[in-house]
Amino acid sequence: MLKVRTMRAQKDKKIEQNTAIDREQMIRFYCDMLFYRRFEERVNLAYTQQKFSGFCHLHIGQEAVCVGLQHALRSDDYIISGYRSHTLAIAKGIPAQEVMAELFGKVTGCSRGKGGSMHMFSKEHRFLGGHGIVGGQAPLASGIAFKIQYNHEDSIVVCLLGDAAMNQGQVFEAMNMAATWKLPVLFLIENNQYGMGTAIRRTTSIDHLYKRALAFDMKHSMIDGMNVLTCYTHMKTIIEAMRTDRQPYLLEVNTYRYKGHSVSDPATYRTKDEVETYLQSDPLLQMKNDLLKKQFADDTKLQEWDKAAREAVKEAERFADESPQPDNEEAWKHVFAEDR
Ligand SMILES: Cc1ncc(C[n+]2csc(CCOP(=O)(O)OP(=O)(O)O)c2C)c(N)n1
Ligand SMILES: [Mg+2]
Repeated sequence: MLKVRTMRAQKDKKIEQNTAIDREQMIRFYCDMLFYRRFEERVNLAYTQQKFSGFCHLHIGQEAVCVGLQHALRSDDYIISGYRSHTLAIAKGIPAQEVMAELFGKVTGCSRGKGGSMHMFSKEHRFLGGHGIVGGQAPLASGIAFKIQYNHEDSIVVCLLGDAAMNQGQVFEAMNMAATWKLPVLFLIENNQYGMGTAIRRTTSIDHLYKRALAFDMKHSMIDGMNVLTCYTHMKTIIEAMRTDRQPYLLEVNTYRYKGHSVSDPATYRTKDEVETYLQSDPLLQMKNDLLKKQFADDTKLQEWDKAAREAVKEAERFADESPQPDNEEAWKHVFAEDR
C-alpha cells in the first residue's frame, strides 16, 4: 500500500512541475477561495435568519477543489454535480447574485427560484445541476459526454461525486459505459471522508476510491484536495490530456467538510481533534502562508481582499433580498419541454 501511495505522490509532483503558476494566478486562486468561503458563511447565516428553508449543504473546507477545477476548465466544458454545489455553480460562471437569489427562492435565481440549494442549473453556463439523488449525476454525465463525442466537440464533462456516491450502482454502470465508449468524462470524487454521518471507512471495502477505476481499465489518480495549487496543476494536466485522448478519467480528491452534512447537522459523530487536524491544512491558510512567504502579499493586502470578498457577498445578498418572489403562473412554466 505504501508503495502505491509513494508512486502516486511522485506522479503528482511530476505533474505539478510541468505547470508553472505565477504571482497573479496565486492571488486569483486565494481571492476566489476567500470569496467562496465568505459566500458560504453568509449562506449559513441567512439560513439561521430564516431567509430561506429546506435543505442546504455547504462546501466550506472544500474550496481548493472548486477553485482548482474552475481554472483548469474552459467555458465550453460542462460541470454536473451533487447537491453541495453553490460555489461550483459560481465557479462555472453563474453570477453569485443569481445563486443567492436561487437559494432565497426568488424569480431572479438561476433556476427561477424553483430549484433551491440543491438544484442550481444553467444551460448557458453549462452547469447542468445540482442533483439531489446521490450518484444520479453520473449517468447524465456519460450522456452529455456521448453528445460531445457524437458532435465531434473537444469539450469535456466533469462529474463531481461524493465518496458515498461511489457506492451507488448507477455510478458503476455510468463508468462502465464511459470506459467502453471512450467518453470524455472526468469523474471527480470529492472524498470529504463522510456520507452524512457515516465515515467512508465504515461503508467501503477499499482504502482509496480511485482503485474503482481498475475495474473499468480507466485512467486514475489521487491528490491532496486541501492544496489549491495541487488541485489546479493536476486537474489542468488531466483535462488537457483528455482533450486529445478522449478517454474517461477517475480522480480522487481528498478533502474535508468543516461543517455538518447540511446546515441542520451538528456533526457530533467526529472528534474535535479530527477537525482540528484538517483545519491545520486548511486550503486558505496554506495559500495565505504561501503568499506571505513569497512576499506576494502582506497583512494590508490580505485585509483588503477579505473586505472586497465580504462586499461582493453582501451585494449578492442585497440583490437576492430585493428580488421578487415568482408569481403563481411560474408554477406552470418549464413543466413541459415546449416551455424551454
Ligand atoms: C439515492 C439516494 N440515497 C440516499 C440519499 C440520502 N443522502 C443524501 S446525501 C447522502 C450522503 C452522500 O454523501 P457523499 O456522496 O459523500 O457526498 P457529500 O454529502 O459528502 O458531499 C445521502 C445518503 C439520497 N439523496 N439519494
Ligand atoms: Mg462525502
